[in-house]
Amino acid sequence: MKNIFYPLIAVSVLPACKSTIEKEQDLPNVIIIYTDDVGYGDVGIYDGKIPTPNIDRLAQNGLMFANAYAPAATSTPSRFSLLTGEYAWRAPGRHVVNADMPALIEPGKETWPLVMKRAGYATSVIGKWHLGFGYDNVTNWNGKLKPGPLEVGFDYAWLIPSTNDRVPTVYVENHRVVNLDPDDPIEVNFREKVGNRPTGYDNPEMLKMMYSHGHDQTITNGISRIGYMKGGESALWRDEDIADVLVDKAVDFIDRKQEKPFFMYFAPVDIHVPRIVHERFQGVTPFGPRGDMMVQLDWTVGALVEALEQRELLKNTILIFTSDNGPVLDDGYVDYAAEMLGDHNPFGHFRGGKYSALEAGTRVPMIVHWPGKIQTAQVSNALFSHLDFLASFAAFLGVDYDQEAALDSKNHWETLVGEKDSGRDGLVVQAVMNVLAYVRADGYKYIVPGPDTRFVPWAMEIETGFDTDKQLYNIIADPREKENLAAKKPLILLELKKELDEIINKNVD
Ligand code: NG6
Ligand code: CA
Repeated sequence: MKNIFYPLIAVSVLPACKSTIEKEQDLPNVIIIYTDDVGYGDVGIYDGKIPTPNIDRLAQNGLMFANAYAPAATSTPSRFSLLTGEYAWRAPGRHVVNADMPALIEPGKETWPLVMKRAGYATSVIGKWHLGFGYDNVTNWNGKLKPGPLEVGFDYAWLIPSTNDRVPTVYVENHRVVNLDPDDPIEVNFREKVGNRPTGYDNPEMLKMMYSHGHDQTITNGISRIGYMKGGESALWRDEDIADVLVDKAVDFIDRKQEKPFFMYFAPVDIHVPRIVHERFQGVTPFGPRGDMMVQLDWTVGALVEALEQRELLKNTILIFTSDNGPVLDDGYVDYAAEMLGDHNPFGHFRGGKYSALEAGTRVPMIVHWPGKIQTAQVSNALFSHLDFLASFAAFLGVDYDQEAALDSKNHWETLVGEKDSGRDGLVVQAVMNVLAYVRADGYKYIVPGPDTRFVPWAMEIETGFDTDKQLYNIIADPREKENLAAKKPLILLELKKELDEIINKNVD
């Protein structure tokens, strides 16, 4: 019964129905802006107080989702699932990875960019990667970073290798570190110090921004990071310039690829720590660096829209704006995010946040903009998971895909473009430490019993939502997940548990 993908059949599908060229010219470009740590309530149109007029405009002229979920409450597993259509928790090791970890998506695996390529698209990833490189446990930053994005479906890559708070703080273009001097090779170590660069713990007086937890190792550009780094001086980025550089690279790619429809996975590091924005955005909001970075992100969105408009491409481009996980205030640097919050509420009407099994961990803003095709100012209440882009685009483009590999991706194309107000029946989200929760369209949510983190220092700082007992909530009636219904509604609990078990066991046959 399984629909297995046969590459030979798939490539012959398009030319059979229409000439490839003709067909490709009709196809819309696709850009997904996959932001970092932007909360449900961080966007103006989702009731945020930070001005985000450019993002809001996408929703005013498009479709805004109230019930869209990132697959996980941290970056790596969300990005893995977004690109592969498979829940990250199906195999070990797909948690937040350090920069020197091997490639998590193995070449040959089905991916969203491969689906797009099969339909004739030019594909690119610009921004945060965070999915590892190569086969070895220690990445050689001076050689070819392979396999990486180019081996799993992207034609072009301009990358922040992992996160903006981890070494190496250098850009990667395709297989190579950019501007690397071979006489000053890079060495990275996440266990012990390498090289002579000062560290945050030895030289806090050198810092632009003090660390609050972790983040006290090698200093580059006046900011101490996670990990130690030696060499690569000529390749170091300036955090203040990252937003501008990513926009430039995106526009360059658009200009190079106008003869084909393009797919761009655009992944800003905004608004992840360290929240060091360009000088022109410093202090523009009363909310401190976190607010300023949100304004910088809004500028980025505006700059991309303007670039498309100038090239008369906006009309024929599907723009998706969303986030890899929920919001966090103090994530390791003293930037007064909590102290300067004022009346802005990044968590929306939910509890939890980044890392958490509670709603704010994975319920994210999501906006889809497609002029002329999506009716304007729509709101969708459908349940939607980022896992579903792969199957939805495959269906829309009429190309086959490996349904066994992308087993968790479901075609919800009509939901995605606002032709239908219902979506998934249920979805799984993954909190930190692999704690799973199952959310159903009728509002019931089951959080699997988790580890006892009451006395774990980092967990005491955030609302993980973990409990050693079973938790059942009705997130429609009780979005703040206050009343545990597990004892009151044992049959519903059993039902959800059974459905989740079926999903978990799906790939074990
Ligand atoms: C954590 C870091 C956090 C952030 C996160 C990844 C510490 C104490 N915390 O380990 O600052 O980098 O990893 O964030 O080091 S994510 O959005 O990329 O998942
Ligand atoms: Ca993130």
